Amino acid sequence: MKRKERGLCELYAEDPEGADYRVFGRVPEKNRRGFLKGAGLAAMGAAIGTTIPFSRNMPAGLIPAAFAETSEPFTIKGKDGLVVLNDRPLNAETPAYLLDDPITPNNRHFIRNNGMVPENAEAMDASGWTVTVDGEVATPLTLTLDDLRNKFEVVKMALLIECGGNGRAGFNPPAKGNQWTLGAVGCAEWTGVRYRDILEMAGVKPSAKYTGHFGSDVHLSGDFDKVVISRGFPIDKAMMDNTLVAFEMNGQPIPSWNGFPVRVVAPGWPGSCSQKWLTRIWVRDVEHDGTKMTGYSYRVPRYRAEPGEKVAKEDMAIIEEMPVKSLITFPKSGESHAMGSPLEVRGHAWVGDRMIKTMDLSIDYGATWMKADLDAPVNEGAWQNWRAKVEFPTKGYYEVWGRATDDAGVTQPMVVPGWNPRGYLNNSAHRIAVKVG
Ligand SMILES: Nc1nc2c(c(=O)[nH]1)N[C@H]1C(S)=C(S)[C@@H](COP(=O)(O)O)O[C@H]1N2
Ligand SMILES: [Mo]
Repeated sequence: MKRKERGLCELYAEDPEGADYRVFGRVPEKNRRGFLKGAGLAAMGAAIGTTIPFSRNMPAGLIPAAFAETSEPFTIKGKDGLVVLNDRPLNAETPAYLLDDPITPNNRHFIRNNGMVPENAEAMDASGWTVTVDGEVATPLTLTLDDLRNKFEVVKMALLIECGGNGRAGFNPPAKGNQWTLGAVGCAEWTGVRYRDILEMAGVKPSAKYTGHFGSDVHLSGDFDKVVISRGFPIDKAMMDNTLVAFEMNGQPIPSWNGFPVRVVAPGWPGSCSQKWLTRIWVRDVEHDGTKMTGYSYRVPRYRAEPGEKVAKEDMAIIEEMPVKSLITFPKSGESHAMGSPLEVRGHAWVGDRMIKTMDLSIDYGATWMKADLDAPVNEGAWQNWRAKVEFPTKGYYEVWGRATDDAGVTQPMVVPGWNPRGYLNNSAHRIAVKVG
């Protein structure tokens, strides 16, 4: 098995400057490189437990001796229990059993970065931050955070974000990219304004067709002129009630990793539609063609491809709604359960812009299924929580399988669905192991 957690020493040995960034949040700065300062220094000081008087002499990439002796896996500031899949850029998923809360807390929400966190976000400094709205609008806008708070109706909604590549690890032949298993998904409560209200204030023109988003994250090359990612969605998605420009996550400023101070939240669509560190909305009269909108990014073949098949670019279509899916978040896979008492099994289910109709469980490898108790979503765009009391007839090793069915009658497959070149949209049913003794 591939090792996913890495010790501090290993990290520093491989990529010292990157390690500074990952552990202490130091990002490359224009004109000044090689020394720790600002938020990165503050974080390092906090971790050591005191200030560092000669910090100006401390070379970047020097593992502080205070930590050099530990073999603890490095932890991500503000996150708890996440599994790191890649550390440059930082990508980390949440094990299924840590997604048990009905609303995902900030310390458990996954992180998917294509580049590096911008320095002002790292410092949680929103002063001077603006979001520009231009393109196919009557009145281009430049909105400050105060404008967002004061000039629009502020709404609060639980909204699901799932990475388009969640489940990629299941594809064979393997697809390049983060090998997400199950946990590139979360449903936090977001506070912000409706995307639609912003478009209406700007006076969106009839020619408007698509949105294009820009954020201020830094390209891995360190080149500030390179766009890390710039995606968007059709105007109809922008006009939905639950598409937000958000500035709080679970009642707190959005964590730096998750897009401080302002981001798009477009629930039910690939997470890449939810631009973090948002600085600009460009309303387009054509399908947006920004970085990672074209080619093979966030696209799947229009037809069923054979595993490993080379698919022509023109046969690739943009992913819109995410497919029907569910997770078993309790118990943790592999736990033991005492014979005799029923076991409460629970989790969440979701699908694109629609609803889940039923959630079924099997303990006999799919021969028979029982219905779980399924809640309505707390609002459209949230996942639906479910639970069931499961009884086991004898001692032994069981698997609990869970599969959701949406309101169009579409059910999760038990096997890995349609292979595609970049490994998107694996919505196969989740299974856990339970030892009954
Ligand atoms: N600016 C910017 N926005 C971004 C990304 C990014 O790399 N840069 N990653 C996207 C992708 S691919 C996903 S899945 C979600 C992840 O959101 P999270 O990190 O808050 O979980 O953010 C999206 N927004
Ligand atoms: Mo993603």
